[in-house]
Amino acid sequence: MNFAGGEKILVIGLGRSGQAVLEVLRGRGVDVFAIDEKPRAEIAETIAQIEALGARYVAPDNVGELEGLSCAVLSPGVPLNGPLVRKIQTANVPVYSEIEVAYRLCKAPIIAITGTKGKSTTASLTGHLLRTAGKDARVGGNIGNPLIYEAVAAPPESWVVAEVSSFQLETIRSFHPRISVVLNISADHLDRYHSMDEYIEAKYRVFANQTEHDMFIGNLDDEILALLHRHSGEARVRAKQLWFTVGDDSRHATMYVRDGALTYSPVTGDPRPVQIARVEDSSLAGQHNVQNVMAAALAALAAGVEPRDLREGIRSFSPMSHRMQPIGEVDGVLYVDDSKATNPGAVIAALRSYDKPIVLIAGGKPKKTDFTELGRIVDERARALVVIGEAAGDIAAHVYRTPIQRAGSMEEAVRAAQSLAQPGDIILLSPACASFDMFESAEDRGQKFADAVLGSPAR
Ligand code: UMA
Ligand code: ADP
Repeated sequence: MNFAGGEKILVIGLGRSGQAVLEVLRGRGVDVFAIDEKPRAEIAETIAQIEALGARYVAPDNVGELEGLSCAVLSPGVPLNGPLVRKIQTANVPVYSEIEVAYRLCKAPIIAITGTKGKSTTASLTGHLLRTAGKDARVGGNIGNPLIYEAVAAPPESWVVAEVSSFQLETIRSFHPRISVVLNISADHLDRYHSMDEYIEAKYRVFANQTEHDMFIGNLDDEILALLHRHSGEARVRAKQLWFTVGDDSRHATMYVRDGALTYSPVTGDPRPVQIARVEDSSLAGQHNVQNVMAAALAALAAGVEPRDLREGIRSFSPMSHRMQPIGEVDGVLYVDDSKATNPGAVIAALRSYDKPIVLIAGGKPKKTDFTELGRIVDERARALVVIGEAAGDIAAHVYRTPIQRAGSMEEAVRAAQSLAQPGDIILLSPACASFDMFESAEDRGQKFADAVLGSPAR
């Protein structure tokens, strides 16, 4: 399949991913059909746009009538085991994800970054490190900018940094990154996967097609990945393995922290350790961000950046919006927007990153994750907790000692947090849940938090 004229392809889902695939395939002369399960009236504008590009909308009930499809391209939010996809697969039509198509059309090597948390930060930082060192790099994927746009635009000598989610990895076939990164694995998306094992296996598809000519980068500090390192590493990962740790362990890791410096022991050539940067050179707070920086630095080294060229990029990278982003200080209280912390593991990492008392705002749309560990860390580190959204009761039920208030809106949550905080505290929005019960997106949730804080009269 060449994704070219004469082929007939069905795009499933008309969000950002589906629309990008459709646009690129139409540009290549493919006969494109598109389907979306939203009521037709709700997506009338999108349908008009895709028809203007020469694609044809098909109502979900009529999908069985399509004949001669070469393949279907699935949006990541559409579950693979749902009735729509099953109907298409029953007709023997192969179903690929956007990243599979992007890979097949891409002339540049790919660095694929996955993990439960830290993907966007690490992908952006990797792109930044490559560019600071004078290389051409493009970043796309789950981060929001569909990968296929970057894949088709990238010349062979550039690098494409792909943030890939487990959803996107479910339907790859030949997707084969030159460098793969797995940052960490903690409970998330258990409303989509039947078990942690199924979720882990989706993540591990990122290195499934790699060979001994490729590189794999993994986090030795992560419990699940450490098992991969210890027990089945050799058998499962064919690529050359580069591990990192926040500990001082040059025996098992290629990058580690020694005397406060990110230290690299080259795997080939001169094995003497090289100091890449000081930990405090990075403005990203918390141990988890030290891991993100090490992963990005190893990816850049694997892509040919010289060790001496990394420090400047590490220094000049600032936290991304909605990721532990300080948004202002009012009456001695620092407000931090961590709206992108959408699972318990991310909130735990954020809570561990500060040594000041924290009033935490958490809750939202749950994803069948367990809040036991989060509750324990809240009791250990938070001054108070304000819960919002559908998961409010479940989170509160796992917290035993910390004062708790419930709020019905972000405005109310911020006011409640203000009544509980003292000067010198941090009010941290770090929800541990998806946003869709009360907000349009995690970005919208973070914006509403900032509005409630910065719009508030000084107390
Ligand atoms: N739809 C159906 N049937 C369904 C589900 C959805 O028809 O069962 C339709 C919807 O009506 C809608 C479209 O599919 O019109 C939406 O598709 P989508 O949910 O795949 O969303 P996109 O807008 O295409 O965005 C996707 C990613 N979304 C998801 O994985 C859920 C975006 O990641 C990504 O940035 C974007 O492609 C570009 O690559 C977001 C995300 O939440 C940020 N990712 C998850 C996460 O980070 O935890 C994995
Ligand atoms: P992702 O793209 O995987 O969702 P982001 O880089 O957008 O990750 O970070 C989202 C949130 O996850 C951050 O605000 C922080 O709370 C948390 N986080 C970031 N990196 C890590 C990490 N390595 N381990 C655990 N949590 C992390």
